[in-house]
Order: sequence, then structure tokens, then C-alpha cells
Amino acid sequence: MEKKFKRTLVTTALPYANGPVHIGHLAGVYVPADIYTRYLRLKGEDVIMIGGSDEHGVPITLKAKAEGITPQDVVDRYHNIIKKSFEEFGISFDIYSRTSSAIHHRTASDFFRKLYDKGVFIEKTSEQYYDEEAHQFLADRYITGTCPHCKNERAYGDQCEACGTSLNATDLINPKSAISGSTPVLRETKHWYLPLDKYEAFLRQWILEGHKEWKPNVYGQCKSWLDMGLQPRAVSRDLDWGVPVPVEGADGKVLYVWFDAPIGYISNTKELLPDTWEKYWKDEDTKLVHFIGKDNIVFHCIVFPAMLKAEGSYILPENVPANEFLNLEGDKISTSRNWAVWLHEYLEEFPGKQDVLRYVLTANAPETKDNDFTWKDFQARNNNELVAILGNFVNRAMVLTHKYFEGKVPACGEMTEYDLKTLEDFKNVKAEMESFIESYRFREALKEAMNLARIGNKYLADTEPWKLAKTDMRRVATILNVSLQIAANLAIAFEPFLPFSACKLRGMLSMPQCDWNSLGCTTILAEGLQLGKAELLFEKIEDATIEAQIQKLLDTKKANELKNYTPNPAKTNISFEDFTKMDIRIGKILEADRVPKTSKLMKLKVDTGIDQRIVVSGIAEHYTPEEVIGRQVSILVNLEPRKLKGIESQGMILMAENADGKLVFVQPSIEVKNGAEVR
Ligand code: B3M
Ligand code: ZN
Repeated sequence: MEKKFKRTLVTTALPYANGPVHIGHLAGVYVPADIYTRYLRLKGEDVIMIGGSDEHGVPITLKAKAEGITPQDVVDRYHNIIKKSFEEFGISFDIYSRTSSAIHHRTASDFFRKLYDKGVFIEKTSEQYYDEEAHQFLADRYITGTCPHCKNERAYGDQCEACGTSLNATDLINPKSAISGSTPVLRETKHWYLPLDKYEAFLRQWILEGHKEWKPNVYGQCKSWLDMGLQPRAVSRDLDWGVPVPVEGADGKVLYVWFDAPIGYISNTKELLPDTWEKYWKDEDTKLVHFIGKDNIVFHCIVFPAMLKAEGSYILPENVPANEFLNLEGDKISTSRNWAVWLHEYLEEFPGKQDVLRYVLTANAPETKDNDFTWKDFQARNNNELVAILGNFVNRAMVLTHKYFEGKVPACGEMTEYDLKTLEDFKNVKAEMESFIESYRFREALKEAMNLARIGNKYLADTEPWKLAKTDMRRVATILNVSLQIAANLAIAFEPFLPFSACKLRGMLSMPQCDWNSLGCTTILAEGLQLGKAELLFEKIEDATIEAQIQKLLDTKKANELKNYTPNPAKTNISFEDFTKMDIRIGKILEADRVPKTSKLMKLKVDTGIDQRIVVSGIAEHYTPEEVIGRQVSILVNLEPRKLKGIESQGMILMAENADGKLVFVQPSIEVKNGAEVR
């Protein structure tokens, strides 16, 4: 028997405040959490949704250093951007706070102190790398060196990305600090460790036996961690940004960011409900659900539960419906490579279209495997689904009601067999959507809602009330009554998914309130009810708009290639005599033709000042013949002639190859006489 809970506490991963948020965040965590929470609210259940920014950790301190500002400046900037993006997308947090708040510092500090006083932690001194120039200990990620296994010279202190081996910083050959470039030295330092090994038996029982219903990706990851065996984990760091370790003699040490961040869920609940927060965290009748991305599974399913268990007075999560990753146009989303659709940019470029993105990200959510976001799919789903099905149906029902009944809900007369069959088709929509949403299968739930719109659309297309208006107004009344009832159902069914459009639709239908329990009901709108104005819910997105977005990504790709360019190493020296053997002249291209049946080659006639000659050059993928005629170029004139595709090439045009592979001409900076020597 499934347990009945009295209330639900929804938490969403706290994004790091060192950059803005993108579609991957929205698809993986915030839209699903928002759907779930809105659904429960609509059912009248007791639910709160907690969010906030994660404002600690080393990357934030490095960003501050790089920009010459304080870590607080960094997190202030991004916290505000992130918070605003979420608000505008209708992510309906009850609170969105931050881990640099005083209440969080106190809560995290007290939590640590309680475990410390209970003797939970192990204290251990070990040797760690210290950067004497930057005056700080180095996190493993910030040490690079040569991998002892594959000799890759750019391995990180925690992992070699060339051979995939996980490393300790002390394994690296020739270690270097990524912060200052200097060679770090080993220094002794004391830290506190959470002995996860001691909680292994409990975790095995609780997850592997007690939570077989968790999503396979989550359960599987937990199982593989548990099967590898758990080790004690350090919960403090040598750093000057974070929650200070509340123990004497711990100067210069803060709580590890992954220790304090999940406590942020508790702090933020306290901030929201200073008097009643405990009932959400300490009462067995509360259902705690963590919405996260797959890279956070171990912290939410293993580390945080072990912390809560050690503390002793908290409940544990009932479910952790982690999503997989969303890719963008076939590539992993990456902040450092700027490979993302940033929410604040989307909001500017697609004003008023929050629901379109919410729709696409849910319809294509990475619930069971990584998924790909493409702009073409975005356009197709908008035009073929939101506009053509949902928007079209609602609009026709509204416009016809205004046309024939002055915008008043007409009376429902006797129903035909077809009407009854249509109603029958969606009588299970409520039960089906509930079962999908409650098992965190939001794409399937959304499909059900869309299916309801399809039913409506087909009903109007099949009954063709506009053709009956001259002969049978009573029949038209019935058809429009049924259609408007379906539209009212849509306003309820879509509320968790497309809150802006659902709200607009409720306004058009004069629905004062929206109650989940009315879903499936065919008498929501009373006869005679005056409807509002008919407005379009969605509009078509044109090709040019999509092409501009694709071009933006292509530009990013190009910029990255240029940034990552490393020139080939220098060749061995040659003598001056060797150099003077080359006869390089400035000449002018007189004629140019593509060489038939090749993609790369172009046949050029060049005036070298000495003569006019034919040169075959591999530039046809970069230039058209018209673009090169009349140009002055550098040409090696004493290269042994050779045949290319049956044409004798007498010399070589000198080209420079840019990082993206583009060939550009080596030209004199002002026009010179043809035949001028280059030396
Ligand atoms: N800030 C990692 C992340 O943004 C981390 C989540 C904390 S949740 C308590 O993916
Ligand atoms: Zn390696």
C-alpha cells in the first residue's frame, strides 16, 4: 500500500551563482518541479516549493579573482539574473533565497556543530597541495600535470580526461597550480570527514530495498556507488569563502560547498516559515521530493541522507526524480564554451513566449535518457502542435460563439452518438494525467493534455457547425457548448504546464477558478455565461527567426574554434641559402575557373610579371572564381610543375590557414608591381 502523506515539500537543486541559467537547467529541474508543484496546488494539497542560489565553492572565488571583484559581487550579480529568469518563466517558488544569507550560515553552522558534538566526524590531517604564490590550498580540479597512466600533459588533479582514470592530485607528474601556474608544495592540513562507510548498511537497506520505485537511472547510480563501497568524505575545505567551520582552531576553513548547499533547502524553508518550518522537515507525514539533474544524484541520495540520518531529527527524501541531460543541437551544453540557450536571452528574443519553451522542454524532456534540443524541433512543435492544435481549437470555439451567440455559452441540447463518443474519449484524462504526474512522467502527462486538444479539434472539424448555422441553430448551440466545455478542461489540464496560456484561456472563458477536480467534467461553464474576447494563444514562428538562432550558434562554434586554436610547433631551422632558393613573387589573378569534378580545385591564370601561367590551387571551397579575379597574390614561381587532374600547375599560390580551416590569401598591403620579389 502506498503511503498517504499530509503535505509535500518540493526542493529544486540550487544553481551555482557563477553564471546565468540555461535551457538545460529549466528542462532538467525547474520545469518538472514546477509542474509537479502546480499540480498539487491545483488539487488543493499542502505543498511548498523551495529554491535558491548556491553561492559558495571554489569556482566563484576564482571568477571573482579573475574579474578583480569580491565573491559577494559575483553571487549578487548572478543570483539576481537567475532569480529574475525563473520568475519570468513562471517557476512558482514559494521562496527563492540564497546560501550567502545570514539564516543559512547559522543553519549550516549549527547543523555541522550538532554532528560535531555528537562525535559523528573523523578528524584527519593529511598533506595537500598548496600554492605559495596564490597563498591557498588547491582543490584537486585546480592542479594540472602529466597523467601517470597515459602521459597526457593536461590531466587534472581529480581525473585525466584523455584516458578517463580518476586520480589523486599527488599522482600527477610535474604538478602545476591552475591558479598561478607555479609548482605547488605539499602542506599538512586538518579536515573533518563524514564517515559514509558507517552509513552504508543503512543506505543499502533504505534505497536498494525500500525505494525500488525510484527511476531506474537514479536507482542504478545509487546501486553502483553502494556496490563500490563508500569512503569517508571531507566536509571542510581550506578557503576563505563559505560557512566558517564552527570549531576552535579552524581558522581559514569553511564547510565544503556540498555540505552546506543541501542544508540550504532547510534554511530557505526556515526563512519562508519561521514558525512552522519543522513540520515540513521533521514530520513523517511530509513527502520530501528533491528535483535535481543526474550529476547531483550521489549528493542527494547518499551524502545528504547520511547527514540527515546522522543529525537524527529529519525525514529523508521519498523520491529523487533526477533527469538526464539536455543537449543542444547535438552537443553537450557548456557554460565555458557558451554552448547554451540562456534564459535571459530567450526572454529578450522571444518576449511572451515562455510557455512555448516550457512546452518544448517538457515534450522533449530528458526523463529517461539524454535528449537533444534543436531549434527546428522548437519551431515544429510550436507551429504544428501549439498553434495548429491547441490554439486553433480554442480560437475556433471562441470565435464561433461570438459570431452566433454574442459570446454567451449556448445551451446544450440533445447529444448525438458522436457527441457522446467524444465526451467518452476524454473521461479518463484526469486519472491518466494524475498517474503520470505522480510518477514524475511529465512528458506523458503533457501528451494526455494535448490529446484532449486533439479531440476538441477533431470534434469541430467533423461536426462543422459553421455549415449548420443556416439550418439548425440548436445543433450549433450543442456543438459549441461541448467545444467550450472541452476548452475549459484544457484550461485546467494545461495549468501546470503552460501557466501563462492557461491563465489567458481562463480569462477568455470567464472561469473564475480552476480546480483540478473538475477535469473531465462536461458542465464546467454554465449556460448563458458571458465569455471574454477571443485572443490568440499562440502564434506561428517564422523560418527567419529560427535561422537567426541557428546562425547565432554557428557563430559561437566558430568563436570557440578560434579561441582553442593552438599553432603547430615550429619546424627545424634551415639555412639562409635554403631560403633564398625559393622564388616568391607578387602576381595578379587574371582568370579563374573551377576544375570540373572536384570540389577543392580552381584553375587560375596568373600574371607573375615574368609571364602568364596556369596554377591549380585548392581554394574552391573558400572562394568563388569572381571573388579571386583581379586579386594580387603571392606565388612561388620556381616550384617544379606538377599535374593535378590532368592540368599542369606551374607554381603555388601562398595561403594562410585560419583556425577554422578557412584559407586566406597572403597579399601585399598595398598594390605593387607584378613580379615584385618577396624575401
Ligand atoms: N549547485 C550543483 C549544480 O548546480 C549544485 C547543486 C546544489 S543542490 C543542493 O549542479
Ligand atoms: Zn591519462
